[in-house]
Order: sequence, then structure tokens, then C-alpha cells
Amino acid sequence: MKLSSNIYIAGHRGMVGSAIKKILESKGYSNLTYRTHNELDLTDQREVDSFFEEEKPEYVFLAAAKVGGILANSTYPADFIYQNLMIEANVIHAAYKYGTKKLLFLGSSCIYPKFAPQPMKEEYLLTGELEETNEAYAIAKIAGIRLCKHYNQQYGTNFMSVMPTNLYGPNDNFDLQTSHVLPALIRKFHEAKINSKQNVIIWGTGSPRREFLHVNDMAAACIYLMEKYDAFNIDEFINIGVGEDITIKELAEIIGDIIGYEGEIVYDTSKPDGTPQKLLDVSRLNELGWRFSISLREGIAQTYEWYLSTK
Ligand code: GFB
Repeated sequence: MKLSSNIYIAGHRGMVGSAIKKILESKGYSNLTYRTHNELDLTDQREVDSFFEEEKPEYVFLAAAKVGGILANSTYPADFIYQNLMIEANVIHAAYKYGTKKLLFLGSSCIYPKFAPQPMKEEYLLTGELEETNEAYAIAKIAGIRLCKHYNQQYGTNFMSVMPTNLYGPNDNFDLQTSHVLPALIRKFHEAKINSKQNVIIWGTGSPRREFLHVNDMAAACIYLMEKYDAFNIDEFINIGVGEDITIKELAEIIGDIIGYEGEIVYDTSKPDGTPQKLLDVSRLNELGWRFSISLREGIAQTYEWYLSTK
């Protein structure tokens, strides 16, 4: 990837896409292409085709997706499967058709079976039943991985897939109904503190284990792989994570501590727990020379600062 290459970031306003854009700019990449949702609807095949025909991006970061937390995924499964399938199919096909040199597709760690052995290795894909709360999203992301694989196989394209663990950071969604756990808890603890509430309600039992990666680390890993590797170097796809997880209860305690909330934590067990544990095996990524650098405490403190700056 040259500094003058035409690089298209699909989803540049999202949490991951905006972090990728920022790092590429800081590294001196000067020919970045992006479109807002209003300018280009990625679920519309004709619009995507025309855009690629005109722009012919040499490199594509496919970070556009419909995403959400456990409740949004289980409430709107049709939207999650339809929109994600359309975005992936349209962008990957157009990238092939108009000669994109390399594409990086972002999946999710929810593609693994619900009861996969931990930590989860790349080869556990499609070895068991998926977690029901996010099956629709997972099926769409698995389709994206296989689109890249089969286009590479049949057409000799260079399309890589990466599977991030649970991400967090600036530009995350803090809506309590649709967000992931980490931003939800930042908001809940912050509001409980400023309103002197006696307790904070956490969904589920608090026992599920999750791994959290700061979005700047995620973006840095994506750019590292784009700069240094090709699809054939990374086999079918590669996990991106830190290799350590914590319980939701521990996460709540860390966030409560950082925010300085002294009330009680209450568990609402009428809400789902989801997968009991999601921890990625990141040895392949480490072997390729990349490691995370932002610790969870540091990342949460920085994300909290960002959240406060938006108030
Ligand atoms: O982050 P989260 O929504 O998604 O929830 P998943 C993780 C865990 O935190 C679950 C609990 O056990 C939730 O019940 N939790 C506790 C909360 N309090 C809250 C809260 O206030 N809000 C939320 N959202 N959770 C998603 C998938 O799974 O992870 C997606 O649905 C995607 O497909 C994404 O893969 C990364 O980790 O369970």
C-alpha cells in the first residue's frame, strides 16, 4: 500500500472505520475515499457498482456493518442478517469486478460456536451450533468470510478476513437499548453517579466472560495486516484480540471504580447472558508480529474521557 494509493474505507463514520481513517491519515496516506450513508447506500447493488466503477479503489477496508449488542441482535435479527449480507456481497463482488488489489473484511468473534473450546482458534469455525442471540449476525459474517475465501479461490483475488473480539472506544454507541456492554456500563455508572442513584442494573448474571480490545488497537492491527500481508499468508482468516478475558461482574467493578461510583450493583437475570465465554486464541496474529498495546483500564479511562467530552 503506497501513501498515494486510493484506499476506500467503507464505514468511515463508525467506531472502527473512523479509527482506521485517523491512523491512515496520521501515517501520511493521502488518497482516502469514503462516502456517508446518504451518499452511498451499501445495501444497494447498483449504487455500489457505480461507485466502484467510478473510483476503482485499490485497497478496501470493509468496516461497514449493522452492529449492536445482545438485545439489538436478538430483537432485529432480520435487519442484522439482511443488511450485513447485502453490504458484504455488494462490496466484495464490486471489489473483484473493478480490480481492487486487496480488501480487508471485518467479521466478529460471534462466528464461533456457542460452546467452542476456549480460547477459540480459527479452525473452530463451523464446528458447532451458534449462540442464538446473535445467530443472524453470525451467519452473515460467516458468509462474508466465505465470500472472501471463494473469490480468492475462483478469481485469485486478495481478500483477507479478520475476526475482532468485543471492541470498545471513542465513537461507540452509548444507547442503552442497542449498545454493547462496555459503553452501556460507562453510561449507566456515569448517570448513577451524577444522579446519586443507589444502584446500577447489569443485565444477566454477571458471570459471562468477554475479551475487550480498544478500537485504536483494532485499527492498528487492520492496517498492519494490510501493509504487510496478503490473503494467502493468513490462511482463511485471523483473530484479532488481546488473549485475556474477564467476567461482566469484573468489568462492572472496574468501570464503577474508574468512574468513582460507590453504590450497589444489581443483576437483572431476566436479561440474557449470551455466550458463556468468548476468548480468542491470538497466537496466529502474534506470530505475524502484532500485539495489542492499550490495557483495559487505560482504554476504559480514555473512552470515559471521550464520553464526557460529548456531553
Ligand atoms: O456486549 P454485549 O451486548 O454482547 O453483552 P455479546 C455482553 C454481556 O454483557 C452479556 C451483559 O452477557 C450481557 O447480558 N450485559 C450486562 C449487558 N449489562 C449490559 C448492558 O447494560 N448492555 C449490554 N449490551 N449488555 C454481541 C453480539 O454479543 O457481541 C454481537 O450480539 C457481536 O453479535 C458483539 O458479536 C461483539 O458479547 O453477548
